[in-house]
Amino acid sequence: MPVGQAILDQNDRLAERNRGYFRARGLLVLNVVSSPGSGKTTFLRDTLLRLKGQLRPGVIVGDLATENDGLRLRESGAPVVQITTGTVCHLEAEMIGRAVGKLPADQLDLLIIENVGNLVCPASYDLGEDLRVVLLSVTEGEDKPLKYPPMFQSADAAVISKMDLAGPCAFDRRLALENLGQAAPRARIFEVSARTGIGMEGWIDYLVQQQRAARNRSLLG
Ligand SMILES: Nc1nc2c(ncn2[C@@H]2O[C@H](COP(=O)(O)OP(=O)(O)OP(=O)(O)O)[C@@H](O)[C@H]2O)c(=O)[nH]1
Ligand SMILES: [Mg+2]
Repeated sequence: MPVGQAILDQNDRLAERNRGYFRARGLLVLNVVSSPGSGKTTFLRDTLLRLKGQLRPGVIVGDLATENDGLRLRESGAPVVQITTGTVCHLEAEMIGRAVGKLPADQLDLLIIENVGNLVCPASYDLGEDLRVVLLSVTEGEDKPLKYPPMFQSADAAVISKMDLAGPCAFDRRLALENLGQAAPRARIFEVSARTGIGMEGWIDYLVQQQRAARNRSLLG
């Protein structure tokens, strides 16, 4: 077996182990992916602030270097574990298994994983998540879903971010939605701005509903 395939198989086994751990606790787990700078941390920080009093979230965030995003997310009051991968361009199931041990998992009902900013490698690594959430910012071009198919094909939700910049960027909304419909056929689409708050309510309602479903699945065993 090629070395690359063996690594992915091993990752899949560890992802299943993570999934069992998460399911047993009724945790809803998100794997949030996008190209660098699409607005993941800004969107997630706002999400955490809006979830106060509704859900109990914890966060794992991955970057090659710096604790910057971990510090920004911690401002919400949620427990956050920062992983620095060095040269690795994605998070792996084994890294998540170790990081989750540093969170008070039994006191959480939502785990948000912010993956390393990269529209290619994270697509191949299952982390044991329930939902894969891909961001596409209005500043990066409407054709990205067509150019990076694996990341979009596997998405359960697609978030068009930085909508406040749609006008100045001459963002072609119709084309972006058409491309997302083609590349991410399963994905529920949200159009948001973490800067102005547009679209955030619908996203929060979706998370609360999904968490309820995860909890019910766990109670049914
Ligand atoms: N105008 C506007 N700017 C935004 C919005 N969201 C994020 N930004 C800006 O976009 C830049 C990148 O945002 P981040 O949240 O760091 O993006 P990221 O995807 O987490 O970046 P990496 O973790 O490095 O991949 C920052 O300068 C943010 O202030 C938004 O909704 N509107
Ligand atoms: Mg970030």
